[in-house]
Amino acid sequence: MKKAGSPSRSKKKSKIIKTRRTECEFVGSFFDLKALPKDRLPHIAIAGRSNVGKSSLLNKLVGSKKMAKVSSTPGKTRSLNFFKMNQKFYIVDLPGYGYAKVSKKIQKDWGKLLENYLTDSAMLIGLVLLLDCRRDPTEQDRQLTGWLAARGLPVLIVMTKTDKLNKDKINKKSRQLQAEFGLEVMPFSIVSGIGKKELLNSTFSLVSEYLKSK
Ligand SMILES: Nc1nc2c(ncn2[C@@H]2O[C@H](COP(=O)(O)OP(=O)(O)OP(=O)(O)O)[C@@H](O)[C@H]2O)c(=O)[nH]1
Ligand SMILES: [Mg+2]
Repeated sequence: MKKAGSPSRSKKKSKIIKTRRTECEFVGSFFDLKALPKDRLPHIAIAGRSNVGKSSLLNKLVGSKKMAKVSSTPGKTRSLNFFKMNQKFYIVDLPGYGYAKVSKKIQKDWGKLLENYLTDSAMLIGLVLLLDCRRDPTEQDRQLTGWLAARGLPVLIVMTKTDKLNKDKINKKSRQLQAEFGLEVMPFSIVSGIGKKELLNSTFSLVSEYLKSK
């Protein structure tokens, strides 16, 4: 059993993945908001239903298949996982919601952790909400965007697994989501690589704007 709040991989030698545009270091898995990094670097969170592709997207962004844990078993990410990017900001891989086979008690605990983080964290500057291109958004997806809107923080919708549908269906889904949420929608796929460059650009811009505004 892991001690609440302590980074779970802290004793292992830290792994840093460097590509031309990104340097990424896993910092820790957190179960308690009081234990989050205190260095005042801004956070961009990645959220979405269990199995939507959050950890895979992060791996694609940083050019490593092993940075964040990916599994065919939903419910893999149970904590707030912090990845330091270019020594400038954190990408936070959040626990997925809506996986029916996880007990009600655990779902409630994850939900509370997510809500507390998204509504309270002082260093959060934006959210990337992942939606599977083959599914309809759920009440929980809408609730998350509401929490960010209440704080005046930006949300970018990323439509995942777009390699699974043809172009017409992707365009139709994109228009549908744009109309429903009134937010920018970006197609993404770890298979075709679509969206990687655009998403990196969006996250870097958000961080630059934040740093300029300080
Ligand atoms: N075809 C395809 N499969 C994908 C894509 N992105 C993710 N997957 C697959 O979807 C499954 C779930 O991916 P994860 O990245 O673990 O999803 P997650 O959202 O982090 O899941 P939790 O940690 O359970 O919340 C894995 O089998 C991935 O290989 C994609 O763009 N295309
Ligand atoms: Mg995950």
